[in-house]
Parts: sequence; C-alpha cells; structure tokens
Amino acid sequence: MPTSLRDRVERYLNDAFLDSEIPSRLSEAMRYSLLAGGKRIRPVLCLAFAAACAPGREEETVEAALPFAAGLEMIHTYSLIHDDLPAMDDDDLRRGKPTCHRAFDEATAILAGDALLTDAFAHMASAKVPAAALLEAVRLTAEASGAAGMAGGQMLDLEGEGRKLTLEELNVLNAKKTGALLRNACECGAVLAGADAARRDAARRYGADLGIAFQITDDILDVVGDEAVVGKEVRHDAEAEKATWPSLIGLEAARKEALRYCASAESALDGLFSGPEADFLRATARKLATRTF
Ligand code: GRG
Repeated sequence: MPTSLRDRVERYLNDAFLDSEIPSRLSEAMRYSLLAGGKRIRPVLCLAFAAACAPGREEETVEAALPFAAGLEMIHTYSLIHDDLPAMDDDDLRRGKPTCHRAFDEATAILAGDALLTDAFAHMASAKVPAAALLEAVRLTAEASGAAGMAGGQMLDLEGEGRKLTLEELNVLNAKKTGALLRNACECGAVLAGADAARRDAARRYGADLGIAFQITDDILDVVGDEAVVGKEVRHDAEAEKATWPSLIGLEAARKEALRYCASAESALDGLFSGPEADFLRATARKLATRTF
C-alpha cells in the first residue's frame, strides 16, 4: 500500500470529530474506534483508483478525493462497531483493542456508529470534485452501505446462523456484507476522477473480485489465524455455526478460491491501467490471498 496514501487518510481521520459541538463522550467513542489502527484498505483503494484514472494529475485528484475516501473508512468503522454489538456478533476485541461497547457502553457504541455513518456523508460531500461525479459517488455509496448492500448482507448473515447455506447463498451474502463497500471504494475512485466507462467498469470488477477474496481470507483467518495478529476474536464462525468458505468447501479449496479471485481482480486491470498506482493495485490483489491480518 503506498504509505503516502495511507498516511494521508490517517492524518485526515486524526483531525476528524474534534468539534467542541460534539458531546465529549460521543467524540471519544467515535475516535476510539476510528483511530484504533485499521488497514484503511477501502480509502486507499479509492484513492489509488482515483490516481490511476487521472494520469498526469494524480496529486490534485488524490487531494480532492481525500474527504470522500476518509468517509468510506468512517462507514466501515460504523459497520464494525455495530457488528460487534451483543445483538449482532457479540465480540470483545476489535483492531486489537476492546470493542467500542466494551470500552464505553452499548448505547454509546450504537450512537458512535450512527454518528460515524451520518457524518461520513458530510465528509464525502465536501470532496472538491465536479458536482455530477460527486453526486454519483455519494449515491453509489449510499446504495452499497444500505438495505440492498452492506446492511442487507448483515441481515442475511444473521438469518443464516445455524443454517447450512449453499455456496450460492454464501456468495450473495458476502457480496453484500463485505463486497459491496470494497467494490464501491474502487468504483467511486474511478467516478471521482472522471474515468471513462471502460476504466470505471474495470475498477468495479476488480473491487467485486477483491471483495470476495477478502471475505474468503477473513473466513480462513477465523479458522487458522492468530488472535494477536488478526486483532479480533477468532474461531467465532464455528461457534456461531456460520456458513463460511472453509466450512462449505474445506480450507485448501478455500485458499485456492481466494487465489483465483485475486488473479481475476488483477486481470480486470489489464490493458487499461499502468504506472505506480496500477502496480500497487496488482500487488494488493496478489498479497490479499495470503494475508495474515
Ligand atoms: C452492522 C450494517 C452492519 C454491517 C456489518 C462489515 C460487517 C457488516 C461486518 C463485519 C464482519 C466481518 C468480520 C466481515 C469480514 C470482512 C471484514 C469487513 C473484515 C474487517 O475489515 P478489515 O479487515 O478491518 O478491513 P480493518 O480493521 O483493517 O479496517
């Protein structure tokens, strides 16, 4: 991951939610989870695609898209806070620290998630890109996060507990729960940079494949991962009797599927993207299949 992109996201997030208008307990809870050290993969992918779609004007495009990319991380962090709640996955550890509701309390964690999701849209809407592109990216992000996207995927996940899903059902669930926001991050990067239809479509296909691979590796890490490295509780899926890739097709086949989807993500870039950002996007897809955190 280009350190500069990740650093820029980190700096932006560090300055967020310090407004004295925010009740201090709420801003503390929001910043506690937001600044707990995530990989920042969604905002970095968004910025990398924005740069890759703007040859010759990479720097100004990244600067303009930064508030949008940071907003994606706020939405992602909200989803983790709510996912960890007792009514959902009931987790005690996230990003290597006690989950938000453990460090604060349940009501505060719910509000921190609500506020991160809502304020994310204010940050995204302040990106300095042409209005039509911004409106399209905001619409795409609302859809990817909402009822037919991530929130819908979470519903399918809850409904699927204790039930044996088919591979097809698992694919639909994952494409929504994990895939939608990742895919959206890539597509929005292209949209914000004013990409043509071919590049936008390639970004979308890369993001969709990467999203599936990301979930497969998450399932694999739940089986073989080390809690200290992964930063969250492991062996959780089996306990909750969740259908996962390893439980449906076995660990080795799941590893192969992750590699296959990562290779497919990489190939979506062929003939359309070149330069350091494209190299980074290819390397990210290659590394993802064997990630350990
Ligand atoms: C509560 C509406 C709502 C949705 C929750 C994101 C999500 C949906 C649930 C999280 C469950 C989960 C562990 C999904 C697997 C993939 C995933 C999103 C992993 C966490 O993302 P990373 O690895 O985390 O990017 P960091 O901490 O690096 O940001």
